[in-house]
Order: sequence, then C-alpha cells, then structure tokens
Amino acid sequence: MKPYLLQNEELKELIAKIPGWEIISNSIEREFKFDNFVEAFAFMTKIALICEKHNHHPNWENVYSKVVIKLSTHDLGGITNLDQTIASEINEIYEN
Ligand code: H2B
Repeated sequence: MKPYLLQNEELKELIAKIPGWEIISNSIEREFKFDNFVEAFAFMTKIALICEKHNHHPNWENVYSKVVIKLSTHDLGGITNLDQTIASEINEIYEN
C-alpha cells in the first residue's frame, strides 16, 4: 500500500472510521487498558507483527496494564491512509 497524506475532509472522516482514536498534533492516538501487564504485552506483540508486515511502526508507551499508541507516517510528516489501516487492524485485535 502506497501511503498518501489525509487532508481536510478525509481527515474529518477518519475518526468516524476508527472508534476510540483521536487526532492529536499530526498523529492519531488511542489508549488501551488491560487487566494486567501480560495481557498488555501480548496485545503489543500481535501489533508488532502487523506493523512489521506493513513496514510501518508505532510510537507507543506501555505502563503496566496500559498501552498508548500513536500513529503517523514519519516519511510524509503526517497522518496517512496507512495509519488508518493499521489503527483499524489494532481495533480489531483489541475487540477480539
Ligand atoms: N513507520 C512509520 N510510522 N512511519 C514511517 O514513515 C516509516 C515507518 N517508515 N517505518 C519506514 C519504517 C522507513 O523508515 C523504512 C526505511 O522503510
């Protein structure tokens, strides 16, 4: 998938497509909560494999049972369709 920057209308529509995510200064961001560290880390492991497959990597933080993920496309300096795709795959993992 070739990434392209989302702008104006596309950026407004984006948030409706990826529930839970917010646009915060040129990235999209969501916080995920778990019962404990092992569950949080298992979630991160699944995401790592998806990100590697897309060659697109998150900025993220884990504190015990909480994971905060920020996605942007560094090479293009903003939010792209690729960030949207990965956010949507992450939501699916979280819900299942
Ligand atoms: N991840 C993210 N989030 N944005 C990028 O622009 C990016 C990446 N670029 N992972 C990739 C790696 C690039 O640096 C390598 C050289 O393909």
